[in-house]
Amino acid sequence: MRILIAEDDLTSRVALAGILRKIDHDVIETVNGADALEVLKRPDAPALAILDWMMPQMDGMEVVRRVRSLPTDRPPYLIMLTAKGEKADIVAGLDGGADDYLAKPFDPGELGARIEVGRRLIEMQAQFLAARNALAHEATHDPLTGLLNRRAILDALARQLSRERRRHPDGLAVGICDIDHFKLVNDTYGHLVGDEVLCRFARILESNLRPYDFLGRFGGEEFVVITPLIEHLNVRMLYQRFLSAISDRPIPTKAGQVPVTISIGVKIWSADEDVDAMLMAADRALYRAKSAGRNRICL
Ligand code: GH3
Ligand code: MG
Ligand code: MG
Ligand code: MG
Ligand code: MG
Repeated sequence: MRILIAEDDLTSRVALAGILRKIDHDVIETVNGADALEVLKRPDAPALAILDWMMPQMDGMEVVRRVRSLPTDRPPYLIMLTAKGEKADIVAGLDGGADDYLAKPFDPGELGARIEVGRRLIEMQAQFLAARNALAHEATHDPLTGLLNRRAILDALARQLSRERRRHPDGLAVGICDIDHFKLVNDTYGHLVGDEVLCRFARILESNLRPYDFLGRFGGEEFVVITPLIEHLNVRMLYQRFLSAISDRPIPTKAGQVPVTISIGVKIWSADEDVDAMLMAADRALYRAKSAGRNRICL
């Protein structure tokens, strides 16, 4: 494990680092609290730190206090190591945010055991975070295409609309892209190839968007695009790019090239439309695009 130590006393630091390296830890040495804090602020900060209490510039407890106020979901495990061995000091250290406390002179075996406790907690925390992140991803993404799911794209639209209301007129448009006669794709090539087309299709739309646009699978073969910060005049151009990207060349699949076209209904935010009004207007435009012969955009 990578361990940060902060110790101003050279002899103690060398001894501590030596013990840790002997039990196979990777040691980052700092000589004062300020340097330790800088290391702990880095994105790749070690998960465990052993901090001397008494140090020049910034003492160990101050480091603990400052680290605890940093916004992170991976707080480091902090062990205070100091000559202050009174009960009141121990209480103050733990109250101040330290996870553990070891009085000097320490026993190397005890130090190793306490690091092991820390390692177990760090591992549990990492497992918990991974599970939480996986659940959050599952709750907001479509498993087939990996795009935002219906709920997430609706959330995104609600957020963008409230932003637009505050900072009008940045320009905001919503487009519904629906694959034309997709039932026929399934009927001709089978459902699995249909799935493959949906995935490829998602990647093509994605590659034609800007980093701050949103793309979600609304359901079936319907996709929703949210484009904030867009000039009215550019809206048609953007969706024209979609249309061409899809219809210019067939989609390659295991079963061969599958030609598809899409119809797009677009609504540009104008006054105070809410999520429902925006989607309803885009859907009406989509219906017009279908009725007018498909493979086209209606605004
Ligand atoms: P239109 O041009 O009017 O949109 O015709 P369409 O056939 O695309 O529209 P329709 O709504 O009649 O049919 C949509 C089809 O999309 C039917 C359904 O089986 C298919 N579909 C929906 N979800 C999936 C999916 O996850 N995978 C596959 N392969 N097909 C899907
Ligand atoms: Mg000291
Ligand atoms: Mg339909
Ligand atoms: Mg369709
Ligand atoms: Mg449809």
